[in-house]
Order: sequence, then structure tokens, then C-alpha cells
Amino acid sequence: MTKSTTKRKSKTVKPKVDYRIIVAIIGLLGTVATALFMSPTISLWVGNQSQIPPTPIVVEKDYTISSTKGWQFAGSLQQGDLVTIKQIDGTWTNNINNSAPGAASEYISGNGYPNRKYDEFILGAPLAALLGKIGTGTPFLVGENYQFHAPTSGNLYLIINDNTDSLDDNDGELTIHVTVQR
Ligand SMILES: [Ca+2]
Repeated sequence: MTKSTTKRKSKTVKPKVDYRIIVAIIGLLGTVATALFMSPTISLWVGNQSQIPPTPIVVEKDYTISSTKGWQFAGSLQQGDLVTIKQIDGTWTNNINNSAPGAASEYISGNGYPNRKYDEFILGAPLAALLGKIGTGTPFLVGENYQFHAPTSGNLYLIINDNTDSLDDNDGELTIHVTVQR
């Protein structure tokens, strides 16, 4: 009996058990410390994720742009919006009185007359092409189809590339489909 008791005592190996407990405590403390350190990072990450909509907001609308009017409203933009302007119908002319073959009286799309330029808004832009601008910003060529990221917030305006004092002799209108993704 005495012998087995002694043997059992020597078998307990106290230092080994203590070492395991210490390792376990260190491990637990490490986990807790990591969790405490990470929690602000995680909450920050989750917070950032919640600010991003799961799907982009898409606004689509058709606008009738007349050849006899000046700059015409075609939607409100926010800086960074992905904007697609697409002609879906219509033709127009910048001079209904000029009937010579191939002349400017020929009804044409928003791409304008490829061999005729008119520089009032954009140097070298085709006559009767569809142009755009945001607010009072610099005009840009749209044509039949144009996609861009809005550099600034503001209202989008469209116009035929023609002398604004010579809109009376124009005719026709374009149906323009504007898609805004934000
Ligand atoms: Ca005209």
C-alpha cells in the first residue's frame, strides 16, 4: 500500500500540470487581448460596409431634346455618378431652309454632320451634334451615345450644336435615355 501511494504521488508530476495550465491561461489571455484589439477594427470595418449600398441606385428617364430650344434639362447628377446618355429615337436638322443634297437640312442623328464643324461650344465638334454640360460647366460632346463619371454635382443640360441665335430654322427632336448609377 505504502509503495503504491508513493508511486501514485510521484506520478502526479505537478510541474507538468502547472505548465499546461499556464499555457492555457496565456492562450486564453492572448485570445482575449486579440479580440479586444480587433473589436474596434471589426466594428469599423462593419461600419464601413454598412455605408456601401448592396446594389447601386439606378435612375433611368427619357428626355425629349428639341432642336429649336437652348440648353434643356436632362436630370440631376451627383459627383461621381456613372452617367449614360443614349439617343433612342428621332432626327433633327440645324437648317430646314437649306435643301441642297447632303446639306445641313438633311435630318440627322445626335452624331451630327460628320463633315461639318461648328465651334461655338466645342472646337471641331460636328454641326448639329448632341452636346451636354453640367450646370455652367464646360460643354462636352455627347453624340448618339456617351458614358462618363460626373466630375461635379449639378443639373445635366443637352443642346443641338448650332448657333443659339439660329435655332428658329431648326427642326426635329431626339429622344434621349439617361441612366444614372450612384
Ligand atoms: Ca439653325
